[in-house]
Amino acid sequence: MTQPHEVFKPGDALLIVDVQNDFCPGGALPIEEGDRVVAVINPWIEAALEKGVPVYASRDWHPVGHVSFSEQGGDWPPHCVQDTPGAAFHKDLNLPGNTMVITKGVRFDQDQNSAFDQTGLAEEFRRSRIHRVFVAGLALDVCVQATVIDALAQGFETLVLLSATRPVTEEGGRIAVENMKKAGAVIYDQ
Ligand code: VGL
Ligand code: ZN
Repeated sequence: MTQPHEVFKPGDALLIVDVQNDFCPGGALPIEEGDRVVAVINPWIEAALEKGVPVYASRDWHPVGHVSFSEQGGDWPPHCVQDTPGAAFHKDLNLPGNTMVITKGVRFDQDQNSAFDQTGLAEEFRRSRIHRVFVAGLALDVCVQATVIDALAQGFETLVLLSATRPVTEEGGRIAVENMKKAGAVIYDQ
């Protein structure tokens, strides 16, 4: 097995998608084994720190009564409401102090599944001379997929750390992997 620190090189970034309490068992929108991604991601964070690779972490950060909530006709139970414990990053995720946090899902009129959707992240990557991004987190078939598809569309070489993700549904996960491959992602399966 290739070790994370052997993989990273200058121009890389690590992008951790929505590893928040509400997406873990016991949360408001629990993903089966969602918490298991933490132990897989931590060594990648450590390697990123060692290699000077920047770490980005997105968070779903919804206002009360967000359009994506079922009470408003949306697809999801209320989750990741701003400043609630459910919206906090998993406590065992070893995010460095200089992690760049991407806040999304704050719009009143629409959802933002992708960490690139109206956040300025593509511009930030270009400014920071990042051309290759490793993506991990939750959920594989929702926000990870949307983020990966956008990263590719923006011209970034994109690798998915598959064992550091979990899907909402197994079938959705399989379809997401196919979609991401078709779009040009490298599925990095340790
Ligand atoms: C997500 C459902 C609703 C995700 C966010 O982060 O994958 N899924 N909001
Ligand atoms: Zn959401």
